[in-house]
Amino acid sequence: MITLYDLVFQDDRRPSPFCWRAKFALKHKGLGWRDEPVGFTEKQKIAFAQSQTVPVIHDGPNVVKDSWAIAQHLDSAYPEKSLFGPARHHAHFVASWVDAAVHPALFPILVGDLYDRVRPVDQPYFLDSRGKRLGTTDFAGFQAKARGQGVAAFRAVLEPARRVLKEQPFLSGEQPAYPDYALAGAFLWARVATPLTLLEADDPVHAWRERMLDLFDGMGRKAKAA
Ligand SMILES: N[C@@H](CCC(=O)N[C@@H](CS)C(=O)NCC(=O)O)C(=O)O
Repeated sequence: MITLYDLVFQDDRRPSPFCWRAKFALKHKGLGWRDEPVGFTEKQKIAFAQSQTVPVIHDGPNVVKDSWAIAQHLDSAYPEKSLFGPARHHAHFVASWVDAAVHPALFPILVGDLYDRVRPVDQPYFLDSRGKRLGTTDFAGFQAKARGQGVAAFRAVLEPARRVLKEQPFLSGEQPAYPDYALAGAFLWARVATPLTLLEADDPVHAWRERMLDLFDGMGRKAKAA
């Protein structure tokens, strides 16, 4: 049985966009897993993997850290129903675009709400680590200011996905695959962290997000939201 180490917030919320990628990938492969929640200050749980971040999976003799490495491991260890189709490099590109453009556009507009949902025991860690990243620990103030332009900027960043989703139901075509899971992870992160409305109802990305929430018996929709 595979064990997935997944970031945990208050009330068992699971916000990590990278862990969501791993969960979608496991579901895509039809694999079950044992869930191991990890708080920010429980790094000892993932020390065996020499990792400071989640997701980490333990799959028989294999210990794999990093969501992209996990996707590649699952696709080679369980070759049926490819995660990438013929285009592993396309999937890597989309996941990298989400890391480099979508997450940075989201973080400033949800950091205050994210902090409110961090487990109290992990709050000092979050204050210190994210405070250094942002140059302030006034996350609520930072978020309020960022939201002035930030929602429109976030929607603009999604334009490449929007153009594709105007023409087809998923980034990967008629069926979802890893590029969809990579972007869905960002939306699950937001959904678990903040009640903020991110998308307009007539945005093709909105309709795609609904489809992603419905996948795998509503795995994303059923997860505890903000
Ligand atoms: N490149 C890594 C990034 C993973 C990552 O940053 N995970 C965050 C949670 S979303 C984490 O574990 N952070 C721990 C920390 O900030 O101490 C991946 O794709 O798995």
